[in-house]
Amino acid sequence: MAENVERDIEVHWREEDYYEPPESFVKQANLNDPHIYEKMSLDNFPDCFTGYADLLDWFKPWDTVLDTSNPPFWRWFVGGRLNASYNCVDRHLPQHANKVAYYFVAEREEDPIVAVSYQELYARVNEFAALLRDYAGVKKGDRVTIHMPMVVELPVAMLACARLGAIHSVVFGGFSGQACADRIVDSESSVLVTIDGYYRNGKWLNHKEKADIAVKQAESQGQKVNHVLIFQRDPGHYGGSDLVEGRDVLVQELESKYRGARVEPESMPAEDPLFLMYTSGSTGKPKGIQHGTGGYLSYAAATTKYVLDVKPEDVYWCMADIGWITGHSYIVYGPLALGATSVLYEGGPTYPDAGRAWRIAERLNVNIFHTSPTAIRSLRQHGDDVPGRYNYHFKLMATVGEPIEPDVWRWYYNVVGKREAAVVDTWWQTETGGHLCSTVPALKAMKPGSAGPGLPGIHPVILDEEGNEVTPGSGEGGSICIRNPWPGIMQTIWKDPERFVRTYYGKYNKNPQSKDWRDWPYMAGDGAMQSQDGYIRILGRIDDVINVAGHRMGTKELESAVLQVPEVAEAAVVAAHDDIKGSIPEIYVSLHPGVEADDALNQKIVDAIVHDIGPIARPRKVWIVPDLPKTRSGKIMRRILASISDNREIGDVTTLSNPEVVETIHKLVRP
Ligand code: 6R9
Repeated sequence: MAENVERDIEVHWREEDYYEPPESFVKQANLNDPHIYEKMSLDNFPDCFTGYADLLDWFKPWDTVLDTSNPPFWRWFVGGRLNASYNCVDRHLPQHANKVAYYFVAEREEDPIVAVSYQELYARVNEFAALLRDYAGVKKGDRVTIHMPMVVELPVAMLACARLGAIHSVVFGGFSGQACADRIVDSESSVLVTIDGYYRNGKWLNHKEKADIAVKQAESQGQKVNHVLIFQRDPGHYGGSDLVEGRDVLVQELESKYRGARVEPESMPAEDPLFLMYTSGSTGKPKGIQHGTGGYLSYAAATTKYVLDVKPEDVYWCMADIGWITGHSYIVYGPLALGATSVLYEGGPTYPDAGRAWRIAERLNVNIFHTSPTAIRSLRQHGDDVPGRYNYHFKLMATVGEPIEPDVWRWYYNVVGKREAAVVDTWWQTETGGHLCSTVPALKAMKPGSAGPGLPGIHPVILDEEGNEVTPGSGEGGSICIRNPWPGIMQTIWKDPERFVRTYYGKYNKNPQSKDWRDWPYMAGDGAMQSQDGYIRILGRIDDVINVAGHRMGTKELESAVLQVPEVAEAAVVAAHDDIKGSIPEIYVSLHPGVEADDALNQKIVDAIVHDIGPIARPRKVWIVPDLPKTRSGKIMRRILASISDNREIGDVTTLSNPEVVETIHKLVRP
């Protein structure tokens, strides 16, 4: 088992206390049927999920709930037809045209908050869909790459693609031009949607220059980008790099042409792809996780309703970025499918000070709040008295993205939530479309540090190396798998179905010929422990993926960036402990013979990472060492390096081919 899991198992497994959800919450909750777990047991699988699809409007009802004839390519709601943009926008108009879909809160506090109604969203989505179709030539099935920060134009662009039946691939705004290029190439997008720039931590960032790099790099890899469509952050003002004639166009300049345009939503088969979202795996190449329309949207809507307890009268704020799966499911598709009112915030959580989030919550009467352990840890650093100064009241708070330490959980509950809110710790992944393990807030007590049991209809199991079930309550860890398919599960990896089967189903499927879904447990790639009560505690990744501030990155992606520096011979990336971000990369490199280490080289290595991936991957430290510790078969022992970075016991090194180097590295890092 991977090093981080072993490390956590060593730490004594301590049962935490339970916290009951507030009675006021339970009374009003969307899901308070105590029989829901039986109703969604495996005996009722897969029909138990039809209630999720019933949350949507279908142009044509499905004939088959789940087609399992070609494992593990599960097909949900087959025969049904729908459109995601219609479900997120049009269908709300008869009753709720003037309801606020998004409150856009700019980072600059003096800027007015912009309320975008469902009617206004409808107009903008239609106009941009018309522009995509008639100006950029986007058709059903085409891929469109969208590289944008947190502005309303981002969901507008996504929904415009969905309206046409085009497949969007949103690239996190903080990613570099190079990272954007890789995604353009893999998805074969000939249209890039971007913005001139945006505000972050008080600074104007020129974002359009990343598009220039992305297009150039993509073209050098054989993918031509015909159109770069550029929104403007501040209407009437352009703050980006020079426009390239014939390729770049300002959306605003075309607007008058498309004003009032209407585009019929395409009637899409339930199983047609809705989007791609690239995520890190254990190789250097990010994988394009493909999600379908009917299953994904049903699952995003249902979990928003039942886990986040979003109701028509609530004001809901998820502080994640739409460029990650959390934003796709829980800022865009889930809340909009339910006709909810959400906050969309441009800036950083503590800008200009640690009271900012609570001022927004007070001002807009936010009553559901959703964030990550990293944000909570950084807010906690600013002291216990800040949230109390503001008059807001949350009924529910969610956390996602990384394990939350029980201490941090309690701070979230006591200080941020003022002991008034139910807390859900939601464990899931880009691949899973929506939540898998969490408490149903009105039905299960909360337990700090544990995500909770599988949600209704989700049946997790923890397996050991041989595929045997680890007994709940045994204190043993293992690899968390889900026994059954569910509607939000990814369809495949874009253009790489073999990698899909191998990565998620290869290890625990004993019979590749089997047509029985029971033989195909989904392997998440996380280590976990289950206690007697069925609650699951996630320990961290068991593959070569590291989680920095809730952002997934592959150690191999970072290493291959470093290896581009000509002086570097070998590189190993480890996830070192960090009090705020959970973990942070440290890089160990050895150099080619004759090369001298100096500060400039150090900087070159850091720059290579920021260039290839973005500032989120910036390492805390680059250690230039004479050699990397290796096994006799030549494998780099990252575990040993991680122990040195974290100042932990190194353990046995006698099986290494070069044990002496461990001592040298240790002296260098911890003199
Ligand atoms: C939604 C999202 C997925 C990985 C996942 C796990 C970690 C997510 C967690 C959590 C502990 C939680 N993770 N939620 N670990 N507790 N509540 O984050 O998707 O970016 O694909 O990352 O994040 O390691 O495997 P994604």
